[in-house]
Amino acid sequence: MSDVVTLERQGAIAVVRVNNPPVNALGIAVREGLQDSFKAAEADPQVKAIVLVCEGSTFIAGADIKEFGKPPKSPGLPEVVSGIEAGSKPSVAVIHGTALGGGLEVAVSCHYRIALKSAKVGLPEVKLGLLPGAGGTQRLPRLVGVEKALDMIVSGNPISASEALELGVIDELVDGDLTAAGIAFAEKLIADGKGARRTGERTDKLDGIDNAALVAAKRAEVEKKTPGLFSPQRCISAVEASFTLPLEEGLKRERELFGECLVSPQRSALVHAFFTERLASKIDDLPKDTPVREINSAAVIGGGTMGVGIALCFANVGIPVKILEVSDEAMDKAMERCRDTYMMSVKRGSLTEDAMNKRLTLVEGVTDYADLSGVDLVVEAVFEEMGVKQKVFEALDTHCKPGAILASNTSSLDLNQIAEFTKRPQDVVGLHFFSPANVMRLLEVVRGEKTANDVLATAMAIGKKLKKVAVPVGVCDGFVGNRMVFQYGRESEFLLEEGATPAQVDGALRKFGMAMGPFAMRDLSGLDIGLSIRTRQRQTLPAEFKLPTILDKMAAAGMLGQKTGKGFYVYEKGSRTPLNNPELPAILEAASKEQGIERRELTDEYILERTLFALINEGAKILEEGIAQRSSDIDVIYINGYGFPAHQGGPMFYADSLGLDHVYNRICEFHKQHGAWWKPAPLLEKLAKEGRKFADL
Ligand code: 3H9
Repeated sequence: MSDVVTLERQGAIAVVRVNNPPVNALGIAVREGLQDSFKAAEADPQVKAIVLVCEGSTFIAGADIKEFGKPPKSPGLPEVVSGIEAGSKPSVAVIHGTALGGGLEVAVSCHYRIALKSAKVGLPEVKLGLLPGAGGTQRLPRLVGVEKALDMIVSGNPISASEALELGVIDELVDGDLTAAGIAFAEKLIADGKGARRTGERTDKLDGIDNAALVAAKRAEVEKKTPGLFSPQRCISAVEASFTLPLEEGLKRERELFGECLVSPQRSALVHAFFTERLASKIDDLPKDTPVREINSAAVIGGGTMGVGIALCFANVGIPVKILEVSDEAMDKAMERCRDTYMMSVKRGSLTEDAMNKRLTLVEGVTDYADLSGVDLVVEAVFEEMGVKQKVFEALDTHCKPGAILASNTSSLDLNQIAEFTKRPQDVVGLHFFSPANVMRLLEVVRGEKTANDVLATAMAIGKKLKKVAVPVGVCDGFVGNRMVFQYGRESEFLLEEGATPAQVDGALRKFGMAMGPFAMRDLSGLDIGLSIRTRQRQTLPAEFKLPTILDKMAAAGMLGQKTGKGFYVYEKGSRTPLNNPELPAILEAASKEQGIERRELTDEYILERTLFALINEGAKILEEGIAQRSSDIDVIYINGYGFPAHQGGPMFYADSLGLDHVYNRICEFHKQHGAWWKPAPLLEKLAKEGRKFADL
């Protein structure tokens, strides 16, 4: 039929085969091929049933996301799936890998579905700022009922084939050869005299249930959880149409709502986030055929919270890991910490006790560097001080086997200097995990001056294996993420001196979509970290770079954040809920007075500009220095490590969407008003004046 969709007949069964690597996405050629193949099979009198099967690692994983925003090409997917469903001969989708989005919509327009046990099915469109636009919101509720359909469509999370079987999305689980399984199922249908069974004609799962109440409850839940998101509420409206309108009108309503999502800025931001996360793993100047070292065992130096979190990342994916501590006592504590961390997951129900015990057998506590002589990769996670790192790396150099990768989890120290503590700087790389390391997805892979290509490639590969989003960065103070967040944190504090309250700043940023405001975040991580950086900076920075003094005043009053029960907010014993700190206003007023600032009302918009434009300006400097490869890598870091809202696309995408001339002009004004910190990045100035974007670089 075409290069990507073929049709062959095996006896009375027509086999339609999709082969469009890497994920069989429904680009125009696949849509045409499917439509032509199903029409031809329908017209062939020899054909009694049709089997749809895919080549490669997965069934159709959805519409071709690259086509969004481009002029639509006919036939559209809704037309294709309606044609499949309308067919008079029974059709069977054979699912392996993931049937996602448009892929599941194609499958549910077939009359029957069988799947491998390992398969997953879902409608993840909401994660791209969309809703299922080819009948998914009308057909899934008819298959599984409104409640489950709402859960799946609004969360976007896939379900396993076994659950799909229970729910009636799948008719049978199969194994072995996909085509053979499909043909066998189809032949049985023919033998049993079973014909077309159209999902769109069903109403049994919709009848006799208070669907309106389910919709109202979901609306309220979404309003509370994700108030700023555009597509979830539209997903709900589309599902609502499945029981308030006949199929054809419901499908029309779905198209309208899909169209609204398609043109929303959130959709383009989320699609940007999807593609750039994958792009970040590609290193432009690293030859494609760079070999990767085998990593079958690992070790972590330091069994504190960070070290344990890192060790568990390895154990989670089946890699045996040793934790080295200074004494038996410290080692026992580290092992206890491993168990405690896993126990939290067991209590939450996300890990079985059995799985926990299996993983714990992979973790071994040791106290002697000689025990690390056989490991393939070591990650140092000790105290952030160069002298301490020096001792560790000298010991690693002595004891580790040739070819072992020696990684540092430093968050700000000079990796090149650390590498020189060894006689093999080419084997040294930074693996900057984010706390809690076993939870946070981001991994900055720090490329030192002498890091060998295969070490870098291996570090990126191990990041993927650990299920992290690995992003390569260069060496500088704080790398990409922390270097930028410093600007953001400092400006937030200046805003307090100028008249804002922590709740106001946090509130404005949360409304923008940040997972957490800067002050709640500070309280969580403890004010002492910021304070020690400030102290260091006071000694090294030129006088024109003023620093806020609020942290010092708070520390003097014993307010160090959640750990002291008091920081920018106060916390009741055992609670993490931030409450107003009644002692703070006096501290803020004293700080304003000291700086000769008259406190004033600040708008949310101004708060966003002062904090987010500080991130953007530093991001531009980072790009210019080549510390990040591309602006989108910075976005990936911010979305995955700093709670930046994916629907805003990341700080650099956000800047592009505002227009760099606007951002640049505001930064120039801040420079005049607030001095040296705000010197515009030359790259930003250049792009703004040329009318270009970061994305154009
Ligand atoms: C939709 O269906 C709308 C409809 O309801 C209505 C239409 C009217 N398109 O993730 P990986 C690329 S919306 C184009 O690394 P994995 C990806 O960029 C869609 N390209 O592999 C990468 O390219 P590269 C709903 C796509 O094994 C390569 O494939 N569906 C698409 O870790 C490998 O990807 C989704 O949202 C696509 N749809 O994971 C599913 N998908 O090699 C989105 C992937 O050049 N996809 N690519 O970097 C996924 O969740 C994962 O890719 C998947 C495989 C689980 C399938």
